[in-house]
Amino acid sequence: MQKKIALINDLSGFGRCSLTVWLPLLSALKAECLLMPTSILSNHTAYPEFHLKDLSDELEPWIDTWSRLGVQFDCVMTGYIASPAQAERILEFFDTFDDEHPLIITDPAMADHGSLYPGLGIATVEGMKEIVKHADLITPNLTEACLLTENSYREDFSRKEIEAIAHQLEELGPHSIVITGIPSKDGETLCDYCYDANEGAEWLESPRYSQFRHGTGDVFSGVLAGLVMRGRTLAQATRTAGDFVRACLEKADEEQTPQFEGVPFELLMNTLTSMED
Ligand code: PXL
Repeated sequence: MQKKIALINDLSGFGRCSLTVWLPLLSALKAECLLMPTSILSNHTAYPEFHLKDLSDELEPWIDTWSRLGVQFDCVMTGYIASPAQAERILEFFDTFDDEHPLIITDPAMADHGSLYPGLGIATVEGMKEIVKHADLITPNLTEACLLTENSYREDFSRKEIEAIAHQLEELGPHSIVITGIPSKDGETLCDYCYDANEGAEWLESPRYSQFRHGTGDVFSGVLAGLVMRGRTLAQATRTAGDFVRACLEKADEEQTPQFEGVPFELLMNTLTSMED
């Protein structure tokens, strides 16, 4: 049966991130997507300027209407939030679920390379932490994992220290955790640490790609969620989502995609649509 997934994230008009990434990727992976935009932006916030309209006040009637219509989903996925008020509305939405709630996946998109995204403050981090407490599966990068656990960000954590951070994240609530973008000691490779309370833990290592590009975290979490819903284990989904991101980064170089425009995943959609069950 086709799976239904509710996507709660911002809609950025330019720069390939959030809903404009999740919707096509999850549709290609054959999920039916229901959208709840938390903000609309002219473009993502890494550009020198952006116009943002916070839709916090629209979320309550949106949720109430879905509730009256009896809309049901297999999975709910949350991403970037622009304000603590959005976290409150999302928590109210979670409150409408009964005990057999949908799988909750949270990509706590709020920071990278040791810094919060422009316009976000500590109150938003606290709001994100409250969302994370309700999630089954989370996909923080190393900076976000540090913010959520109140560890100071460094690039040179040992594997043992990362495993301890994952344990701190598990204590917040989620039973599946993927910490992405962990530099290896020699800086040559990047690792993802994958922990699942039932399936166990795994370190996945891949060559470090020279140029950083925006929106790759959204590509990763979108593909991962689609594959988890298709029954892949967390480690299988992490490996395939990571391979897809690396293929997109190579394509971006080939196409000379401007750095702020993310990755041209549109050119590789066939690898997703043709994936076997
Ligand atoms: O890709 C994460 C992201 C999501 N949404 C907005 C952003 C960013 C990263 O900069 O600015 C609005």
